[in-house]
Amino acid sequence: MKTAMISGITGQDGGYLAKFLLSKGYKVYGLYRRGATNTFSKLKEHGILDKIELLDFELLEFSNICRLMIKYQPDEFYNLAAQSFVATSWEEPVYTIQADGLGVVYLLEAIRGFSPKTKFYQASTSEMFGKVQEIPQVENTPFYPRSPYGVSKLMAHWACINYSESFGLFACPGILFNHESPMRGSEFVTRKITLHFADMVVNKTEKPLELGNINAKRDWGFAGDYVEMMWMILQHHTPDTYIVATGETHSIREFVEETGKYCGFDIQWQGKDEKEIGVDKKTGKIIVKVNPQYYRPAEVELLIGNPEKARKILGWSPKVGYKELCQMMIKADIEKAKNN
Ligand code: NAP
Ligand code: G4F
Repeated sequence: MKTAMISGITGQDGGYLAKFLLSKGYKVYGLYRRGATNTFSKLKEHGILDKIELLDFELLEFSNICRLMIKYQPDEFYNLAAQSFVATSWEEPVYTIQADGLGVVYLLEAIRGFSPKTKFYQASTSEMFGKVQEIPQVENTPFYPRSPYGVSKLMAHWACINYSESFGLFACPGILFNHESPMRGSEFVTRKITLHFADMVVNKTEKPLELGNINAKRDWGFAGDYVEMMWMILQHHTPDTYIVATGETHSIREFVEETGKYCGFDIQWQGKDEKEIGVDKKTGKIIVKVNPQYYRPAEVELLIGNPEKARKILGWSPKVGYKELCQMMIKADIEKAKNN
């Protein structure tokens, strides 16, 4: 039986990846950090909590990481743990750079020292392209990160490539573009929108949804498709870097319109910039309001990846399209709101 360790097991991708690896017959070790209120709610929702062996893990505790590698020597390690919210990275830049950058060097050092046969996947990010230098972005598009998060992930990305070239480790960064699901954290914009709209539909909440820059564009895919690609990257005969994306981009404004439509809203935009509002044509009610509080110190305006290399070499392509994703998320949140 192959063994896999997944750090960040309590997050969105951790649950999807664990479920996928269990279906492939893996023994899965789920690494989590102790908290006062651990609920493992996503693992419970996936119905897999009792099928995973949970182990204590902290990205910044090198001794803990070394002990894990010495004791378990997993066949594969998927590093999904990170301070992953871009906005928070300006509030906590030192911590973000330590955890998301240095933490990955700790992992690579422990693998190099105690378990050099372990194959390592690093969750790299399209945030590294930031102020994009090329459209669409491919594997060798120059990087230009725009946040402490992007900077820290770029350090981790190059550390992976360097440990692979220097010490022969099988360490692969997969550059993930935004991917969403009904398990997405509530602070990320897609889930913030679907949770709020579901509340409006089910509980008749009248408070408008407040958003920042609604003109930013993202290449949004489905998390379930992207975790499969993480696994495929580690099954290839040589370590390499891949873009994981859909090749389509949509603005936050479009995501609001598409999910709003599902809720029966016909949103018409009025005003400009900070004064912009989205009004439901049928009822005249304000559904969305721009609030500059959610603007970022430096914005990533446009992301769109070209997944051609993944398709050609690994045979991967995303199964869930943009509209299907919008529907999946809003439908799931309406159901959850009803059941609460
Ligand atoms: P997520 O839902 O925010 O999950 C992050 C996970 O990391 C959580 O399990 C969290 O544990 C854990 N974690 C955070 N800091 C830690 C620390 N110091 N030590 C140990 N564990 C820690 O993120 P996700 O959406 O699943 O994303 C998975 C990975 O892909 C992340 O590395 C993210 O940066 C990267 N990525 C994501 C996307 C995307 O669109 N989702 C795109 C590109 C790259 P707690 O539950 O205890 O907080
Ligand atoms: O949903 P977001 O917070 O995701 P962001 O910043 O793109 O980061 C996500 O994707 C990255 C991959 O590119 C990951 F590496 C990262 O870990 C994370 O998963 O914001 C998306 C866009 C931004 O342009 C933001 O300014 O939405 C804009 N936005 C507008 N109003 C908002 C809001 N974002 C949030 N979170 N909340 C708002 O109210």
